[in-house]
Amino acid sequence: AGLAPDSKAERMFGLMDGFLRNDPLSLQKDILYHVEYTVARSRFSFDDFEAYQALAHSVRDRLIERWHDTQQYFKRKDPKRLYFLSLEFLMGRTLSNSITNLGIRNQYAEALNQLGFELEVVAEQEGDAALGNGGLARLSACQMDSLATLDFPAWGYGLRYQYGLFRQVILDGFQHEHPDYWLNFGNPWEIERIHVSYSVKFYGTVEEEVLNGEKNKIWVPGEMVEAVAYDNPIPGYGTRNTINLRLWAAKPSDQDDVESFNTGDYINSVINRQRAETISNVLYPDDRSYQGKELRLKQQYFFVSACIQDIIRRFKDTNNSFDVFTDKVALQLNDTHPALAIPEVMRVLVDEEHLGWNQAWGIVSKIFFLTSHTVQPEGSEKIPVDLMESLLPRHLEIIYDINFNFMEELKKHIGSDYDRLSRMSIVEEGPVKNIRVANLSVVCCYSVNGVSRIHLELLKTRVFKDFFEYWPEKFQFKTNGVTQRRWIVVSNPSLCALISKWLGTDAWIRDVDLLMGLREHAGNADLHQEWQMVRRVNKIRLAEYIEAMSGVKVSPDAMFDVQVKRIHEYKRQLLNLLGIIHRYDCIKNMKESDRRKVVPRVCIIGGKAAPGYEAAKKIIKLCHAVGEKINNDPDIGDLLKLVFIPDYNVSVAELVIPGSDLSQHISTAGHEASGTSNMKFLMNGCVLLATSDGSTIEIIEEIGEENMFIFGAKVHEVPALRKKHAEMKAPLQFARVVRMVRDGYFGFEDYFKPLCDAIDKQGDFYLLGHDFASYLEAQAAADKAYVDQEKWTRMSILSTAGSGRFSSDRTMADYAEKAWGIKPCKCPL
Ligand code: 7GP
Repeated sequence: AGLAPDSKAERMFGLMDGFLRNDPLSLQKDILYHVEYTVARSRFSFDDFEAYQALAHSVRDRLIERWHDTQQYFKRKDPKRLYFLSLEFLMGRTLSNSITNLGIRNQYAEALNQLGFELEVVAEQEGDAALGNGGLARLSACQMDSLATLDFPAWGYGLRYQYGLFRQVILDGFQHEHPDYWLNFGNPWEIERIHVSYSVKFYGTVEEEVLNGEKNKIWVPGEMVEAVAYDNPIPGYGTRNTINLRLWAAKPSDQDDVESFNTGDYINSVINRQRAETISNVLYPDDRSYQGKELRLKQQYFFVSACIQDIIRRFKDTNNSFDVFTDKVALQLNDTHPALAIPEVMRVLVDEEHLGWNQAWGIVSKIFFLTSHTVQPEGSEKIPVDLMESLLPRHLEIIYDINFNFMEELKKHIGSDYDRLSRMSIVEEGPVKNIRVANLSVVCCYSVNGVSRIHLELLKTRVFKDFFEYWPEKFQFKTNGVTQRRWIVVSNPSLCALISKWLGTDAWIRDVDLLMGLREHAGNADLHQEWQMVRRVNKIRLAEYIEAMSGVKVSPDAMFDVQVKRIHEYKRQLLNLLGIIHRYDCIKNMKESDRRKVVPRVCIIGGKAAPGYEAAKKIIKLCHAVGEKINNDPDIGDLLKLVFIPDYNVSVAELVIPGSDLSQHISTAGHEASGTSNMKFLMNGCVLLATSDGSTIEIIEEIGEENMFIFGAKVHEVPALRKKHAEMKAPLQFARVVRMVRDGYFGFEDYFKPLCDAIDKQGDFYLLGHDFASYLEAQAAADKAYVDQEKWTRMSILSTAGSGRFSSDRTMADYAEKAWGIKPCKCPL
């Protein structure tokens, strides 16, 4: 496959002894080969970590083989390609996922076994690749898996940060951030491409030259940095297709700063050059805003400049006119972070390829697709014009020109409504002039996508109201999805086997709508028994982990009630904590006879707070303070436990999600753009306790409100409730639990005071008080359902059965058809 059938190629193929073999004996030989020659340890003595390294290298060989074939095939077919640009990818671990997708998991397990190792133990040696913050970043990873599996000719592009998302360390209940130097132990999954490298320019001036009688701009940079490619193969499931995730790392440029070397200060010149590497050094750990940071802007431009050079080079390899560019290239912007790609393509086409402005704009306005991932107003990025002018002077001119044309066009349609014109302008006037990155993106992208149906409504009526009224057809939504390969097949193998057994096929792993077939067995007693067994084993595994991490012993008989996600005020971990305090308070005041009716609970919370986000950090501390009190209260015993799982990440999620009974998605309505962990819990048969927000609204339609616990204000009620708040009195039980925190029942009253003030003195923006009563009702309903194990198991099965619509396979097929205009390109086996 992939090789031209000439005699030289055949000889080469023969010399290599054909393709790599995947029988257990060949795999053993390969592993030992890598122990000896790659890891350079003795095959007579190597430990679990060395076994992991050798194993990873043998898998890598197989990935490379398929990667080559796929890329060769794409090149030959030259279809329209999708380039997925994202500054964040939360890939987690690679080993298990790869061997599952390659279909050689069992062979590897057997091979390892014969060498005296256990696959599960060896796989645990791998660290997470955490090059992202939260939902947006994990979504990118799920989507890559789907793009590969559906055979789409797609590439992902990202940054190879040396430091991924910080490690969360908890000391005395407080979050501390430790650097994640994830490359310390090497990274067998990437392929360094020293020959794929581009110069990226910064600073300097814009000059004019006359070319064929026309004026042409040239950007004379003040600094240059090299972008070097690192390729990460992404294998599809049940296909030979293996696509690429290309990550860029910054290296000093040879061409840069030759002069300073001539001044004789050799040591300082070397040190200065080395600074170039800081550009891709560290991931910004805040998922709220990145306002006005020079390094952040440098990262963004570094990223898009490398991507665009690479994409245009590949285009020119097979095409000789830009007339067909829009037939060959689609660029997906994962939120506005990579939006500088827009003026960058304009610059390359006009200044370097010498296309006329109108021709270039005709191309640019057709190739970009934006997905927005937030409804938070502070999420929209602004670049101070001063900063832009010094760092990217030519791009600023181009943005001004785009804006000028847009404003002229707009005036023709809306006349002299200057307020509206100034709201829609890409340039924000004021004491500090800013570029509004969101406006730039909306003006230039062919379509703007929301991540759930309600999110699109909010984009239309709030975030981009003016734009929607002007360009209604530009706005669409494609509800997010997650990959069932990682979230069921890899992380919950026993549930996977059970599903396949009852459906009579494992075809659902590629065709996830088939999960609906479980509905007809939802009342079957045999399935119930097997289902409960699988869930219990996962709970035991989670209980062991909890004890190891926190020292708290929890019983798998209790209901495991989980909220894991980034800590945000709008996600309302505080509502959860206040509910737990209420539960504790109730149990303490109960008669013995009533206590016997209490459903034992283990409340589990996990998530990271952005390092500068004070309120979120206080919530983490409150969780520990409350947990400390409850868990050590002999009066409570197993009736209630509260544990915080530190350093929540993808691999922790793979353990936590399959072991949960109930999972909470309780954002104030209108704040969660979509939510994606709700989908992962659903796939694993966890019952949701949730507000009608983001994608949960669509989940309710799919599996029915009777199979979930839904509570709280609805999206359209929230604005009025906020206005009315002053006249409303919070329910008594709510006032009581807030008082307990305020009065120091859990200690640290000064530290927690701002959390209480936000609720009872500053208007309770997130409506905890309003939603509290219905939250408690939903919790009580969950208790009641849990006691009836038959009812609960049915709800659990129906959750999994209804999760098919929330696969990223569906989302990617949707984008391919309705936005990007790409078609599958399946590499022959
Ligand atoms: C998240 C949204 O908060 C979440 O609702 C959504 O499910 C997810 O993206 C995927 O679409 N947003 C981010 O993670 C983020 O960093 C800033 O947003 C732009």
